[in-house]
Amino acid sequence: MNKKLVSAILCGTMILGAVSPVMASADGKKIALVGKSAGNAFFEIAAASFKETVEAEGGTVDVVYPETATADAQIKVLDNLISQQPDAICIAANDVNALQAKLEEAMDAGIKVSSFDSAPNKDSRQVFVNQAGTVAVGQALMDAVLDITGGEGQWAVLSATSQAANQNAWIDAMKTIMEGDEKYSKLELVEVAYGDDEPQKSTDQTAALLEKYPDLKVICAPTTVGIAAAAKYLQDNGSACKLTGLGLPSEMLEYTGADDEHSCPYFYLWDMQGLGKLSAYATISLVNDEITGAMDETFTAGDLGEFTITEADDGGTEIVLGLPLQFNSDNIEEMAKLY
Ligand code: RAM
Repeated sequence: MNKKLVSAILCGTMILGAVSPVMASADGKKIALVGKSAGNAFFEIAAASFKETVEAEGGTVDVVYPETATADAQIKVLDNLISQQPDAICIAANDVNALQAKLEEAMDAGIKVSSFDSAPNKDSRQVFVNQAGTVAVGQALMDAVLDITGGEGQWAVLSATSQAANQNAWIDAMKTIMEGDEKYSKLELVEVAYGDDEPQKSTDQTAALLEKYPDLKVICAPTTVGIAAAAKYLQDNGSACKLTGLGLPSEMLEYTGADDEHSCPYFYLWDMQGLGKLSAYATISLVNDEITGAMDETFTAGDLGEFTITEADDGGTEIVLGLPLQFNSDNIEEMAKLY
């Protein structure tokens, strides 16, 4: 290209840039964010960051929680939302398959559907924001169980609800990893118990596990509600059974340490503010038709940078935020200030 042409194009671009109005990317858009259940700090933290991100881009967010952590209660929420016709719904699913008809109805009505944290099946969503790859979470947890048991003995899972899409995916990943490598062969998974993401039920289930299995070495709770309840119970009772799983540093501060005084040597989670932010940008990009949720599409998530849509384990698509992060006595105090 000759120099005159280049400077003419540059000049034109600059003039256009100067006169075109500066629009935030979510101007006037209405987005609904649906969590798994009310009263769970995990969703409150993610929702705050989601809301802040969308509002900074000029849109509004309605954060809605179902009455219980069930698919039926989420279907009621979705019915109500569909009648309000928001631009998008971003949901953490309480069941893999049970929301399909409702979410398809939403998409048929022109509402964009994204999901975060807990994915409904591939036909129920356009894209899933996965906080840390499903296998990566399963691997981190399985290796923690191996390490904390000392390589052998009984362990149990304390999960959320029996239908929870994300917990079940992590538990399946753990089982596959455990069965696929000789180094886990001396570990015995005795039970998967369900505390339904309710503190009292999670405490009761912890007590029941200890009673049933006096030699239990480790409980792995891949739920922030379950791990916090189990941490308190084990520590208050001076139990020899240790704990790991997925938790919020702010809720695990007093229980984390590699000594006898603490019930949890270390546990994992991910960047919670990043999860809210990435989910917000993915949803805004769907609303603006910058992405459709197809594999290999890319978009920019503000200061988090550029992300590429990849294939998820269930055959749908996902956007992975990053790797699971470990919290232990070295970093828990700092991280507890953040989430
Ligand atoms: C609970 C919820 C949530 C899960 C975290 C780890 O807060 O079940 O879905 O991602 O734990």
